[in-house]
Amino acid sequence: MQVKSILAALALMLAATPVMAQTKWDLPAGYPATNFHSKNLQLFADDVKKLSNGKLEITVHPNASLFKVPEIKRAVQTGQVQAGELLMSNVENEMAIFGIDTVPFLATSYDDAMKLYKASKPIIEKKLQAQGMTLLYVVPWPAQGLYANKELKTLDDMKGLKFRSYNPTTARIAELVGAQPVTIQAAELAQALATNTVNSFITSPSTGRDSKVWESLKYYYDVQAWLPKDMVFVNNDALGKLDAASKKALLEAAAIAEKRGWDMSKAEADDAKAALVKGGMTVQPPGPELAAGFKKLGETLSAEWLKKAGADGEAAVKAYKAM
Ligand code: PCA
Repeated sequence: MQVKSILAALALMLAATPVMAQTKWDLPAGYPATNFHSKNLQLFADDVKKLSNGKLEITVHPNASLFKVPEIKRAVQTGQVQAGELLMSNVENEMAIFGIDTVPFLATSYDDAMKLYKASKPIIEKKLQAQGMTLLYVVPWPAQGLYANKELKTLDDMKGLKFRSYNPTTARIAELVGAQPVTIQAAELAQALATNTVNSFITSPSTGRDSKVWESLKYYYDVQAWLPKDMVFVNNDALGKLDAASKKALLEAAAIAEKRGWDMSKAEADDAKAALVKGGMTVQPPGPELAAGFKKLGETLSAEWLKKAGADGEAAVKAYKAM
């Protein structure tokens, strides 16, 4: 064979065999690239690439750069993106069971948060499947505390505060204590603090640190109200298009990310609290009156949630309590 025809044959072969068909996915996420959830997501994407021998490549878009947190579920559901990360309780109004982890004081330690996750996971997976999506992995935020620009001794002291909410429960708390609810995404929190749009909120020490909260607020009360979780999930059409090896790689990487994420969250809880102290904040447990006020608030919110969540909620709480 002549050199020319060998080359021609080679070119044909190369054109006919997709040597390594590569699939590229986008994954929008809501929190800064330096946040532990985002770091874990990037490690997850790295693992997927490695385990699939480069066949599946996921680009993580942190800090709400592609979609805002409340838009992420819809973006995945409608196939605008293949996968996403979302604070589960963000969609509580649509599916009450997704708010089980922000029922105050139901699960306030990592062990209990894991039990609550296990107890509610089958229902959550079923709800996602019914909408054409598959759950990949779930990681909690550290326990939530109360930030304010002034000393708070009782719930009454919260009246009139400009209270930032990130989900239905936090908005409802603002309402119940007579504060002014303002919905602000984590990505915009630093800006909202700088412009005095908000002067109080409930979130983790992590998000406080991400927003350099000490530049505006001085008080942190370690209420440990709940551990909300982020979920990473995928559109079933995109999942169905993967070859078996890539799908296996994805699920393997997800299992690794879930385990790593819970460990990162535990380490983060103390680390971020120390950062608040270093920033000059007063970090303390709530005083007895404030704690009692929150307990009562928690009872009201639990009753309201149970009513909303119906049989699914009742079954999950029952399973959790039996663990
Ligand atoms: N940080 C996120 C959700 C819960 C948390 O700890 C936020 O404040 O938006």
